[in-house]
Amino acid sequence: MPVVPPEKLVKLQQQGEGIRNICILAHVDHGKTSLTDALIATNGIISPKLAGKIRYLDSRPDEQLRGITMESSAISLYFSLLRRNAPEAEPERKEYLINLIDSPGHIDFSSEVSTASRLCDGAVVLVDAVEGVCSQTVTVLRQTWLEKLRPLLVINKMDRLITELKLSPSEAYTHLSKLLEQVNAVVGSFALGERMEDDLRWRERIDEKVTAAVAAKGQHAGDGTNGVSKGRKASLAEDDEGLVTSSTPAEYEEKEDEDIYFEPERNNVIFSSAIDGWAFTPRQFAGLYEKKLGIKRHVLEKVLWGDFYLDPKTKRILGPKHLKGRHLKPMFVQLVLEQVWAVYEATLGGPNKKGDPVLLEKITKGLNLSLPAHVMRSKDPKALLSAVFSAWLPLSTALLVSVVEQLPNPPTAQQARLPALLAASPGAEHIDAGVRDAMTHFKPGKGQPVVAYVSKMVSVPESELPVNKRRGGMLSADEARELGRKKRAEIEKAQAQANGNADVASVSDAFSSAAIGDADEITGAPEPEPEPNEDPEHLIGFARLFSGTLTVGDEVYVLPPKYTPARPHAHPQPRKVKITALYLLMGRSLESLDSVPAGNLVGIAGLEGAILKSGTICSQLEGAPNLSSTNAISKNAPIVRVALEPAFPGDLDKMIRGLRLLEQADPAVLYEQLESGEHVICTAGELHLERCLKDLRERFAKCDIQAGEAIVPYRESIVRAEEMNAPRDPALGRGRVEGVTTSKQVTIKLRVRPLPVPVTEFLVKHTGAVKRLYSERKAQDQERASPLGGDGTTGDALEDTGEQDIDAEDTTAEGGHDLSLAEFKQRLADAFAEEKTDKDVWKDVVDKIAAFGPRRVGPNVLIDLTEDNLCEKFLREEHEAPADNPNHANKHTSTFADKVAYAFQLATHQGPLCSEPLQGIAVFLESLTIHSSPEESAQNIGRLTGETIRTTRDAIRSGFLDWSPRLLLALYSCEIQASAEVLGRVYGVISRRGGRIVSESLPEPSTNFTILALLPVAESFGFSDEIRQRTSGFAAPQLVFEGFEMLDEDPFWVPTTEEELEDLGEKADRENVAKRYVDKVRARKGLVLDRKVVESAEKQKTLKR
Ligand SMILES: Nc1nc2c(ncn2[C@@H]2O[C@H](COP(=O)(O)OP(=O)(O)OP(=O)(O)O)[C@@H](O)[C@H]2O)c(=O)[nH]1
Ligand SMILES: [Mg+2]
Repeated sequence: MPVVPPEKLVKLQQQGEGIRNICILAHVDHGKTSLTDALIATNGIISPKLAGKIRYLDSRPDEQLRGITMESSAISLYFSLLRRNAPEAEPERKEYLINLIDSPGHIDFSSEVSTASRLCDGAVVLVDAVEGVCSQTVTVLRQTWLEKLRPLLVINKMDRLITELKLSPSEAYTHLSKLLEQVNAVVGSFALGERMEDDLRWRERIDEKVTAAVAAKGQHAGDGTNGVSKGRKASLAEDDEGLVTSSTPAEYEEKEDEDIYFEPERNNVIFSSAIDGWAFTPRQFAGLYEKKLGIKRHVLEKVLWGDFYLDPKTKRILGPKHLKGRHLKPMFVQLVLEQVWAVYEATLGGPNKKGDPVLLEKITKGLNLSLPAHVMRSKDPKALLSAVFSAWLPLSTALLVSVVEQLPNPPTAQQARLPALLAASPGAEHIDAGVRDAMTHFKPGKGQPVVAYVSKMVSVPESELPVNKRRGGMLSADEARELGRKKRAEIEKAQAQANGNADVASVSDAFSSAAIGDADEITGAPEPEPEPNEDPEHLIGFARLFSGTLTVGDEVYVLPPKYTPARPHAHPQPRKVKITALYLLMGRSLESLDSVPAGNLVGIAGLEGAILKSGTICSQLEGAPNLSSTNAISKNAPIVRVALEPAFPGDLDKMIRGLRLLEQADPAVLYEQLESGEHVICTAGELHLERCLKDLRERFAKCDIQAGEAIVPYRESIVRAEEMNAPRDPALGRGRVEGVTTSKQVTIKLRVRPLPVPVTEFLVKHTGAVKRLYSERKAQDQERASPLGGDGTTGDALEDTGEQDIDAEDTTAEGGHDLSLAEFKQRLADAFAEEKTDKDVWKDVVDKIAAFGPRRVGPNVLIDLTEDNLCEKFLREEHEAPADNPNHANKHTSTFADKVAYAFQLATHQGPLCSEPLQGIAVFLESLTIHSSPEESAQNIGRLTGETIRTTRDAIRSGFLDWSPRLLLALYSCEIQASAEVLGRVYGVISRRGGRIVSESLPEPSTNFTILALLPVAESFGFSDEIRQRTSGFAAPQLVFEGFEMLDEDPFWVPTTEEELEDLGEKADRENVAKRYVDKVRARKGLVLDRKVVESAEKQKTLKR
């Protein structure tokens, strides 16, 4: 098949109606990349024989070796179709441009799915016919729902039902019906959720109206006598009911939800086997049987799936009621599945699994297929199977026809999708009407406003850019062979290096016939001494154009993710950049473009440095929309943190440069430099980390880098425990500390207590709300503050850095963004009210909260009990803003109260156990006394500030240690699909690593168990690999960060009573797990360890002798 020249694709970019932008989504390993192979083969990019085996879009060697996609990649494909406009008309050739994004299914890379889906108009969701709906299937379905993408369902790996499960066609039909029900149940639950929300909103609106009406009428009634007013109210109550019922039909519209479900009769379900290269929809079979049965095609289409039967005598279609006790097979079994099963029987079945030539001949004759003679003689039954199917039910036809017919083109999709998307974007009411119109009504013309969304930055080596490559799509045979040879060598090298035993022979063969390929980017082993600038990386924005035409040389504004059209000039000011090049994305290779109209996916050069990870591009600044995604599905916040250092200290700069590049090129990576000077990257999981390190070593930093042991986060907390020591100072009570600064000028009295559990839980869950309330308050304060307000003390400078931390953090993962201040306060008060002991302590504290911490948003609170309310109230309404000129003396102490608040941030940021953040602590500030005059302290303000902060921090720490301290472990929730045979081994691994099973289920129609477990992050390294090894690859875990859980053991506990000593011996042989973790973290951080380095020296001496 000849390669489609890029010029043809470029021409098609101009016709919006013929474009389809789709992404392929599924759980890991359900066959996305194999399926796209079949589509790529139709454009002559790979040989059809290899489709489904080569996984062309997995172009990284590590993707090939592991068989896992790690990056989403896009490719543009040409497809043409002969179509009749009317039944009698001459068929007309219609041409289409399919822009396709293959996404990764592994949970570590789920952020790539969110970025891909925002660019597309439709989605192809795959489900493995045997495994059924898995965790990521639900996630991607939710993503299509939230992004309002029109989905198609592909039930892939149908061959497994035949060859592995050995189901009969009837059994397979039952299995498939159940699977479909399962998928539809998931979609239905989203619809239900939305409907309930609508319903609630509608009810609220009605309630509001009723109250308003009551109030209005009540006012009228106020003029009259009481009696009259009562009478009116009574009648209003009736009215009231009447209002609700009578307005129901008018106001509340039931949404049509028919078209959200997957139904084969509606042609949005495709049955396929990517590996054997076939797929079909009932519509195709309807075409096949139309003449044979004499039933109209559109009728057949509707009855091929479902409870419909064919009367063998009359050739009429019967519903289930008309069976009259006869045992007929559903039409889908008889007319569809049995035919497919027969091909398998004819090629792979038969007496000795070598096929059944007689049956095969019958089939090929019956279907009027002509297979080349050499194929018919072939000894390889698989080749025969593929040949029959590629002549009969080629995968690409079923899929591409469905895509073209069922999924919307950009004009239609934008009209349907963009109004809601724009309405949900920040500052929506300030979006320019012209821009809004050009986007929703798809105006690709030259003078129209240009709006594009860049979902991620892709890094491409310089040698890969089209300017440095020979132009033209086709390679000569020699070049292709040479490229193939090179690739083969490289992959083998990489494989030898990885020491894996995956079968890559087929892969390297496959690449040898790849026609468009990419040259040098696959570097097996790094060269011994690579030159730093030998092949620098370029960052290219992966974007979708929504309106206008973008041309090389255009100058456009780059809007950062926090931009809002309400304040277009707010800091940071959007930058204006010049587009230096545009590219058509063809997997790993790029083709230069001069300009590109709306509705297309495009690679944009010139954004390097202007966009960190994602952003919006617009030709105007005022009234530009911010399209940054708010519907990110990736709950998987970066959790695996590792400190890196170069193997040769001289390479440090290279490494830092590389880390910065990596952070830009990967949406899920965070890079930070700790105060200790360590360079730390946070990644979404172990596999992700591995990929990042490989990229760093080979592409971004080009130097050898060593990764330290993963840094696992912990939290520190306190509880009231039975075996606690007596309070340090019985006169003050437990947790109460009186701190005096060294100069004796400031005295602080405070008390530390554990927060009630419901409160801590509420705060952990609603970090998003606290964050938002905090930034709103900050904005208010800034507006109020006079320009001369700042007092420029060290404390303030320090505080600023704390604020940056908050801003820099990704907020998508946190809940509670939409809680209003009043709601938040109410629910927090409810949480406090749940605490039954010490009711007095927690009464009315919500109004006294001065701060949350650490980083001002954490789950610890500072409560101001001072007489003059020295600290500012945190949860205050706007009108409650403090007066600007409190009296002089008070202001003087208030300054110090600020320092106390800052010390609270410090103390909660680094706890006394092992310098990890605290969780669930309340600090009551009881009094703050200054023993010097304002003038005196003004003179020594620097010293006093330092002293106050230090004293307060130490006081909080010793208050903390007066209770029984606890360590909280980070936990993963872990989902594993495993067959009954390997279940025992999976349980073994989980329990040995200190995990526990939460549930085990066997969801129909899958034959695999789904196990849900909790596993400490600290014990999770190597877990996936171990599970895979122990189960010979039959179980693959998906780990998601779940939260922190308390380890109920005091790390300082030592046996003291006689009984305990007797039980455990002096050394407490039972290991204190909490202490082990604490010591490990302390050792890593270089903190003092109270450990005897030499124990029983005498014994060691004898040992030596
Ligand atoms: N039996 C069978 N195996 C298939 C089929 N399609 C894909 N596979 C196999 O399933 C495995 C995963 O295929 P991929 O195409 O890499 O799956 P993927 O969905 O792209 O995986 P990720 O991108 O890593 O999420 C490979 O070993 C394929 O050979 C199919 O139709 N039948
Ligand atoms: Mg894949």
